[in-house]
Amino acid sequence: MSLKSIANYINGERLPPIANDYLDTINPATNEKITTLPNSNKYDLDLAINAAKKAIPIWQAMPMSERASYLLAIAKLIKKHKDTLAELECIDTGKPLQTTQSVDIPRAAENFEFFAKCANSDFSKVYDMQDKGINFTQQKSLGIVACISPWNLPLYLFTWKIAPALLMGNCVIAKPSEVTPLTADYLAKLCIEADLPAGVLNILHGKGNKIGQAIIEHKDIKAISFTGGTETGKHIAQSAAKDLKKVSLELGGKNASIIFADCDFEKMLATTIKSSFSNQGQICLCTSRLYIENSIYEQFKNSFVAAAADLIVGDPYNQETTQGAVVSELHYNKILSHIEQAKAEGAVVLLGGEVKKVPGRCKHGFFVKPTILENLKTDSKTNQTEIFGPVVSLIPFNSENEAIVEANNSTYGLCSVVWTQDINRAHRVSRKLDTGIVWVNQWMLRDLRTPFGGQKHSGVGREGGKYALEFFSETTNICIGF
Ligand code: TXE
Repeated sequence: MSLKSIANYINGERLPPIANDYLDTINPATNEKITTLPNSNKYDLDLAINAAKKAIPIWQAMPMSERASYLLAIAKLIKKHKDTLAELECIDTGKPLQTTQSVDIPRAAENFEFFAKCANSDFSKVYDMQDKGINFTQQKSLGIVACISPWNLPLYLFTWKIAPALLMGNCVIAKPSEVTPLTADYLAKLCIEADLPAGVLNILHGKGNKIGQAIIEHKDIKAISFTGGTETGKHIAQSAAKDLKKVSLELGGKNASIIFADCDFEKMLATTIKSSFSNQGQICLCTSRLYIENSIYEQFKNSFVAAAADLIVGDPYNQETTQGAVVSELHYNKILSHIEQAKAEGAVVLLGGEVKKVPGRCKHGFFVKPTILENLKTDSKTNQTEIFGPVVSLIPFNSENEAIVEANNSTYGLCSVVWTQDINRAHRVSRKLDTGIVWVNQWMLRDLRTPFGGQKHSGVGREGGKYALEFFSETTNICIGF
């Protein structure tokens, strides 16, 4: 696929960067350049802010149902162009085409559809003071908001933020990751086709420390919704504090799965393979610390290693491939250095622990074999650091209490998974886990209405359903005295 350069999307038009400065985007499965993207600066941001300011009165005055109809139009176009979008996401991320076809792109359309339906929500609350008066609440848009997203699920996470922000009447400055800009650029084309009013959504491409930094510092931006690394999240929180901007931060994870001997072994095994290695382990929800009850440790270890060895690492275009490339050379080197560190800490490598050479067109690509480690304590560096790759660590435990203490021994607190057939234990354990999400006998079962986000260094705030709608709006209480 040969592609023209990516453009910014400002005031309803696709525009080149003012400084004519460009970056390359690389296909990590082949290590070949795909195209170039704007390395935008604060002057591009000024154009976008001015466009958003002009658009605010029109967009805010529009009935919510009408704004929702634009979301539905965009969802329809994503579905119509799903094959192109799936291919763009595949070449930009290195993940298997069958994953972008079945997960990334359908979910991007679903995000717009889901939030369009939220237009029917019961937003206003009433607090009746009987003979004295009545209170009712009103949700108003914030004005201009920023949506900054990462590279692991590019269009999926980009639209997860943009859709609720637009529904609530905000104008948006959105920045996709510079590592994976292709589908955000295509979304701009679809917004033009959907006749989205100019300036309502503006997409700026470029580096985090340049255009990203300019966005988070801009005085006219009232809220920042961010998904990405914990260090970047902390930096954004500090910067936003100066102007008391609202922040929603969805950051890293080092998620534990607790596997009790009484679990449904076959279901647990198949799901744990997915929770460990889906998207090459590059999902904030992936489980990378597996705690296994001692009595089934050997059985689990042998079955898990055998099942992971059956995963097919290869060309993302092949339909049988389950594991594609990791997202970039930089990230590939980071994962490999974590594996070396694990070995230095005394890890026993049960599977993988090295690169995978994929012949043919992918011979220069960045592939890492699914890697299973044991013999590392919970407080080892490997088990405390987010690797964000196909690397998991097995740790045996003897008692329920020990498993809870070990699982909670992390600076992160995004999600955890509990495997048991004992309903009392399921309740007991899940209430004691310090994570924003607990799955029992499941992983990644998502209802978009539920609160999504983490505790501790995994973030601040919740996305999803009414939580996102509240984040992207201001509440006014109107009290009428009699
Ligand atoms: O993320 P960054 P990176 C984790 C994972 C990964 C690490 C770093 O461990 O190895 O984070 O990944 C923009 N002001 N996750 O470096 O830098 C940036 O351009 C404003 C977990 O790719 O946090 C991009 O659009 N924006 C994660 C976005 O922030 C800035 C998913 C994320 O980039 C900025 C991805 C700044 N100063 C990585 N600096 C998850 N939670 O799912 C960067 N950005």
